[in-house]
Amino acid sequence: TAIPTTVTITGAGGQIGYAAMFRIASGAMLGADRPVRLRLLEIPQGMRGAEGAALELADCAFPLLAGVELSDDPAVAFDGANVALLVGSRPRTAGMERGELLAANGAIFGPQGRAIGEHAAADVRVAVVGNPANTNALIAQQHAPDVPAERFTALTRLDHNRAVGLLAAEAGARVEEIAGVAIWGNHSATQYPDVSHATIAGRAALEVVDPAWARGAFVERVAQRGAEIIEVRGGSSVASAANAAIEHVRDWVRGDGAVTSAALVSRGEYGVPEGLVSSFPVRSVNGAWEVVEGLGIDTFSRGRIDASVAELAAEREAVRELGLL
Ligand code: NAX
Repeated sequence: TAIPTTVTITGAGGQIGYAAMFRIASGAMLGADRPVRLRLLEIPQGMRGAEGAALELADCAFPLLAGVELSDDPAVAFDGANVALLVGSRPRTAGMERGELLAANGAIFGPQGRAIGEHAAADVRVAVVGNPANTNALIAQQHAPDVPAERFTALTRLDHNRAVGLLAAEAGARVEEIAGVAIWGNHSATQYPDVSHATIAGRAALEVVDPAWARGAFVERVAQRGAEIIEVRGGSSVASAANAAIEHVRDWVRGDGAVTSAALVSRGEYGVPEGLVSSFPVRSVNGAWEVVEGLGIDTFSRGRIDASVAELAAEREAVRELGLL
């Protein structure tokens, strides 16, 4: 039998962790041929929730699930991790200053990054879900200097999937007919969902839908979709976020070369300053994300990309000033 893949989930006692772990244990992330060992990291207040989820995992008797371990110590939870989903964070709450938000997350993602650098497997792949996801990924990456920078990513797959779903609905097309959608920049309201290079059943998307919609209401709807879900559902996105995290890792590990979106450490592609964790159009080739290069960027797109990247640069500057990098 195959050696189990160790998957560490932080914030495992919370909602997204709960929605993700059963699907991961059933093989939806790594495939039906890959046994999984789950390591659940929580803070003491979240431990009962994680323990309860672990009991339910046992009750599923998943054939692929080789074990479940709980810890509140990052050194233990990341030991031998091949995949790390960093879900637990301190998201912004009403009235919170940016400095407070970044400081609270620096205290989480600095030590977790260091523990990943010291204890994870040599092939570790990290996906940050907890907000502010891009900058949390940057902080973690900077604390793991011996891990190749390209192994630290932040999730923009939920934004990507939202964009694909809304574009398909507008065009009256099937989701599988949509290709080439891209999310640029920060996983925040400044993000730029870009359909300039997208196709719908092989036709240019901008010939199928109204370009004014694609560059107006569509961009705003995708960027505000999280708020829309909160408004309608009375709570933040959970199952769709877990699904996006699973698809991000699935495509990264088993990638088929299809274009999707992920936030990666910039190497200066498309003028994004080096080192920022920015979303790009990407494809996974041989288990590594590659930025899709050579796309034409028109004036509208340039302005939107630059605005979101400027926000990332400002977050990095703030984190530097707080001594968190
Ligand atoms: P919950 O509050 O349900 O769960 C978070 C869990 O993390 C809690 O159980 C908490 O005890 C734990 N936690 C906090 N600090 C920790 C630490 N240092 N180590 C380990 N665990 C820790 O939130 P949930 O709905 O699961 O959302 C989790 C995060 O995902 C939030 O930051 C949220 O903003 C973010 N999201 C990110 C999305 C994305 O696309 N990137 C979309 C959905 C979601 O908003």
